[in-house]
Order: sequence, then structure tokens, then C-alpha cells
Amino acid sequence: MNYIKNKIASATGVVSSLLVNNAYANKYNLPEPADPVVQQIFDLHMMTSLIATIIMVIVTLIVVYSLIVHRKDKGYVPDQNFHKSWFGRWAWLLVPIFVLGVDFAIAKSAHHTLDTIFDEHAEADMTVKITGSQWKWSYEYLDSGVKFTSNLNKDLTPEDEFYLRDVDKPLVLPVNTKVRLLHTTTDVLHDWWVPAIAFKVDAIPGYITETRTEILREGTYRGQCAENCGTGHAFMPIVVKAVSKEKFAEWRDQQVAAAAAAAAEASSDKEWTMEEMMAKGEEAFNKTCAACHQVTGEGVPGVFKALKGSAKATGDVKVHIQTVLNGVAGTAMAAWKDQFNDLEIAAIITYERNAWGNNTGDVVQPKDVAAER
Ligand code: HEC
Ligand SMILES: [Cu+2]
Repeated sequence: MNYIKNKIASATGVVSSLLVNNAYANKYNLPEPADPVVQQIFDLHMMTSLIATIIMVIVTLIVVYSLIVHRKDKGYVPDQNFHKSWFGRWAWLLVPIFVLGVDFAIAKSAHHTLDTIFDEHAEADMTVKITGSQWKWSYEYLDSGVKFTSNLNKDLTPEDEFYLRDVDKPLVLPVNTKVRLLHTTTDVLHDWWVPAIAFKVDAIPGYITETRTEILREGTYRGQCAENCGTGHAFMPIVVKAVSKEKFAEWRDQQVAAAAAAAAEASSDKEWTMEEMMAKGEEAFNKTCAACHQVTGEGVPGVFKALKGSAKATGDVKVHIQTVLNGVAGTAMAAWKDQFNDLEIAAIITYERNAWGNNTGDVVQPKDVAAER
């Protein structure tokens, strides 16, 4: 009995969320809009759902009425001359006119929304370039030069609320600011999709596509890649943290300072020890390279080469450095020179040359990497 009561309650919830425009919090509906264009899309969705619901109710009532009243076993005799009556003649014209009227009512607002979405001259206060790769997102704030990569948070388990929906570094954006989002990818089609704050377009290799957002409320917004981009498609979630303009400026300045400090460290003359490089290298490798080469360095036979015992990872250091800097053309092995500085690449290579029994004893220094760039 309680089960049925609950079912009725949740069905009522769905219907009322369709009928009542501001039942945003309902878990059966689209996410609560936090951007003016998304609000328009949401309103369109509510309007079409309402129209569809009304039509469905009317049609269902007519069908049920006919099933009950027009039964042969009740002696009902079909009207053979319906088409000769006034309604029978004019219905062929009136019904399509009515349907077209409904279509135009929807098309008018839909066209307005599409116009807003494809406005090529839209103003923006700042621009973020978003690059999809198998299987992570990289962000670059073109105004301040801040850039970083956002990876799946692998520490969560299926019991956690945001399992597979959380990242190590979220995209931080200020509220009430017009942000232009530029989309591209380094490999296959991806699609940066955060439904509460922005409409979506495909990210296409070799092209730049564009969307915008103007986040109205502070908070955390989550999304996913919306183009099937390979076996890791489900493991490249998106998290956007919207903060006040002041907090954003503070965060941005911190990032700029941290990047400058890291660059200074990478280009200093310091000779790094094996322990320092192994620790740095292991962290970076597990975060970025293990997706394909695996934490064990054994790769996936036939797909991702093993680094454990590999001739390249134990042979000539220069060739090894070149492979990591420039990738291997025509394979999934990307060029990493733009994503890591010399220190990071030196650490990763030192790790690869000494982990998993690859005991070469080589400690690669940042200047060795700089020489190969
Ligand atoms: C998207 C999957 C992927 C990721 C991520 C990846 N690799 Fe690779 N890597 C490959 C593939 C595929 C090859 C084999 C290329 C070929 O056919 O020569 C390869 C080859 C290599 C080789 C040469 C191995 C050999 O024996 O020829 C090295 C070294 C290497 N990768 C290092 C790295 C490092 C360092 C990282 C992280 C910064 C990394 N890879 C991230 C897919 C990947
Ligand atoms: Cu993707």
C-alpha cells in the first residue's frame, strides 16, 4: 500500500513539475538554470512539456470516452456520414491550422533562443580556452595566462555522492561575468557539457567552437563529456566552481604567482636528487600517463605499450625525452611538451627509467629536457 502511495506521490511530482514553472528543485526535471540563456532553454522545455501534456490529456480522454461509449456490444451504430457534417468537412482544415499555430508559438521563442546562442558578436569580459583530451580537460584563462589540467578524482568510491563526477582541480569562474568559452580537442570529438550554466557544442580537433556563460549564483556545477570519445569517456567529468568576483581575482593572482614560482624552480640550476625526482615523477605519471600505461607500467597489451622493460624507457635518454616531448605521430601517445615544464618532464622520465625494475640509475635534470626542446 505504501509502495503504491509513494508511486502516486512521485508521479504527482513529475506532473506538477511539468505544470508548475518554478518547481526547479524537482529531481525529475532538468537542472536548475544558473545562466540567462540556459534559463531560456529551460523555459522552452517547460512550455513544450506543458503543451504536450495538455494535448496528451485531451487525446487520452477522447480515446477513453470512445472506448467506453462507442462499443458495438452496447449496440453503438457507427456514423457513416460523419464526413458530410459541418465538422466532418472543416476538420481537415481546422486541425492542421491549429497544429501549425502551436508549432509557430514554440518556434517563435525557440528561434529567439537560437539567435542568442549563435550570436557571433556577443561581448565577453573574459575568455577561457577548454581543451578536451583522452581523458581529461585542460583549461587556459587567456586573459591571465593561468592554465591547468583537470583530472578525474580517483579517490572516490561508488558509495561517494560524486563518484565519477568529481575532479582534482575544478574550473573556477566569477559570477555575474560574461565568460566566452572556446572549445577544441587534441584527439577526437569531445563535448564540454555543464547543463546548468551553458549550452553545449562539440569540441572538434583542429577547430575552435564557442559557447558562453554568465553564472548567476555562486556554487558548484557539474557536467560530463557529451561525445563518446573512447574507453575513458565516462572518466572525464567537469566541475565548475562559481565564486564572487573578489574571490576569483584572489584565486587567479595565487595561480599566476604559483606558476611563476614553478617556472623559476624548473629553470634554476639546481641538481635534483633521485629521491626528489622519483617522488615528483611518480605523482605526475600516475595522474597523467597511467590512464594508458597503467600504474604498473605494464600498459595494455596490443593497445598501450608497456614501459616496464621497454627498450625506449631503458635505452638512449635523448630518444626517451624526445618521445615524451613530441609524442608518437599517428598513435594515442600525445606530445606532452606544452602540458609540462622541463622539471616535470625530467621527473616523469626519471621515474620511468627507474620504476618497475627499470633500474637504469639515470637522474634526468631539467636542463637535459631543455636541450631537447
Ligand atoms: C592516451 C594514451 C596514452 C597516454 C595518456 C600516454 N601514453 Fe605513452 N604511449 C601511448 C601509446 C599508444 C604508445 C605507443 C606508441 C607507438 O606505437 O610507438 C606510447 C608510447 C610511449 C613511450 C615509448 C614506449 C616504447 O617502448 O616505445 C613512452 C616512453 C611513453 N609512451 C611515455 C609516456 C608518458 C611519460 C606519458 C605521460 C606524460 C604517456 N606516455 C602518456 C599511449 C599513451
Ligand atoms: Cu570526451
